[in-house]
Amino acid sequence: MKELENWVEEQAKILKPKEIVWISEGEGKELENLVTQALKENFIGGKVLYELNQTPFPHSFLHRSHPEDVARTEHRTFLSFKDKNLAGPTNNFMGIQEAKELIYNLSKNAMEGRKMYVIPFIMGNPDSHYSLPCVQITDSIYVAISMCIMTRAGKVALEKIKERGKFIKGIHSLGNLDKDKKYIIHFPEEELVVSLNSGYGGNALLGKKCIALRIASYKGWCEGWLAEHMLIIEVENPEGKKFYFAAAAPSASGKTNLALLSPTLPGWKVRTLGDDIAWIHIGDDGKLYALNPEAGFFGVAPGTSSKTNPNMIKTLKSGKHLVTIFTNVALDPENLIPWWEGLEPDIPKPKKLLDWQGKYWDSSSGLPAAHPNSRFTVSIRNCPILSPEYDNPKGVPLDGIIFGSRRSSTIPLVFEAKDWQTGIFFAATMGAETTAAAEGKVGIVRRDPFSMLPFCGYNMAYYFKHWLKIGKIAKNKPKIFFVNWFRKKDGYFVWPGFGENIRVIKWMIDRIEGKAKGVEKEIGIIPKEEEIDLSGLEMKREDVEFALSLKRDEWEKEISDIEVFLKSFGDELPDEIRKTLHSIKKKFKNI
Ligand code: OXD
Ligand code: MN
Repeated sequence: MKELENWVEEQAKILKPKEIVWISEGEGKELENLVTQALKENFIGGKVLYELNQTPFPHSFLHRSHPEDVARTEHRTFLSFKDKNLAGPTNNFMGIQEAKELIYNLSKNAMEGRKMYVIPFIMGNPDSHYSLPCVQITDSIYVAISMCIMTRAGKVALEKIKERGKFIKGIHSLGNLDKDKKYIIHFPEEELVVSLNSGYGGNALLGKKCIALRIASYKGWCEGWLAEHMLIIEVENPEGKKFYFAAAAPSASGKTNLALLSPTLPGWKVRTLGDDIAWIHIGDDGKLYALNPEAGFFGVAPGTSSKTNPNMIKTLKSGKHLVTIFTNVALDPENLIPWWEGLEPDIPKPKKLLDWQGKYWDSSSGLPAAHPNSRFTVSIRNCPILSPEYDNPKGVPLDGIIFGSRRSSTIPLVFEAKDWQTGIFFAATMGAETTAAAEGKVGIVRRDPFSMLPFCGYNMAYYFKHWLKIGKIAKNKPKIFFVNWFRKKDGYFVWPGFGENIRVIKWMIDRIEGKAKGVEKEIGIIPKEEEIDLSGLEMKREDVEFALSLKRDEWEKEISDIEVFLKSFGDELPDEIRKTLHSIKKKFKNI
């Protein structure tokens, strides 16, 4: 396709790579050759990839990043529009001319001495009317290999680009990894992303956060659909009836665990469709349908074990499809086995351990051996509980949408919004404690609307309006639920979480089927204590009561924080949100 060739040539003239390599298969021999090369190629005092023990972890490799390039850099992530107002109060804005000049200056000769990989890829099933063909160029072989895992790459995408005559563009260069010259700049109107001087997944695998969320959410706003930071699951009850849920949660807050949940209640089955991103469209029947545009998992390693997520451990050990990369985990140097905090009891802590930077780990240092945001990149096809519906070009019809908070107080284990408008209000004002997935202090409560604060590609006030509008158009809408697995009592998590979360989902299904009444409280419908199935679980009734309780003083503070946050949107804030705030405030005053 001429437009693509011209664009690549144009970029090469600026970036000056020593060679241009087109990815045509993204698998098989081509991927093997890329890996062989990465095992030899130098990178910050070592190699790009190291081979791991192929017996427990077939087709698996280790990558160590630059030590200061280990998470998303939100303060260096920008939206560039003609009109500043389109970025809104929660995004960093850069004018188009300023951004283009900056990019040009930083890009000149940035790929000198390196190869430039051209990766055509498609987000979503190629046969889907909703999929989007894209092309990323990069000078990082680690990024090229990772893109082959995370997306459907190569000729399948190229064919679609030719057929549709257009593609979303991504330009990525490691440059010199200078942290002061790190920029991730999005041009939603032009469907272009430029990422310079970082090799970290969320900054550099452009199909993920940059395209499938930021560019796609803007596109969805213009075209009438939604791009969301959500997992998708299929839940089958003991009678064989299937239900579909999409669930949002902040980064590193259990989405991958919920996506691969292994239910503790007999007879229940959960199957995975995606762990991070959902594109939601209104189907011909008016229902909301969700699909996962990605083809792999880029999950947080620490805390993953056969206790917390047995299906993910099986996925990581499968090795059936493509290759698996572990980034910034620790390593048992004798057995070449990856290791991270929380992996016991699967793999007990080895006597000798190299930390995530490849140095001998001193257990008395008080520092973790694996980086808290260390990751695995693995094909979704290795997941033993992948739903066959993953390949459905239409997506799956949603019965419920779940919003998860990460809060040690205030937010109950679960509640259902009374209606769509109230659901949008709570989703828009959710707070979450920050995690290691982004640079900055961990554990601070910040408002993270729809878990999209770092990923919304346009003004969040317009995004709220868009959700409200979708609610007016859609028919048979999914119910909206809120969950918080992280509430603490006397310093301990009160709810056991992980596989036990099926008990909460069961209540949601009971609500969907009209079998559970719940109790109406100020914020919505909360389960009656006996409606949560606790069979086989040793949990004190008083702890369940605590998990479901609303504390007046905590909610007074919550509402005043919400008010401050909503003020930042000024007049752009939808009236429905203002009115819902007013009515909830009134309810709390009346008790
Ligand atoms: C991710 C994130 O990597 O949310 O999925 O940061
Ligand atoms: Mn995410």
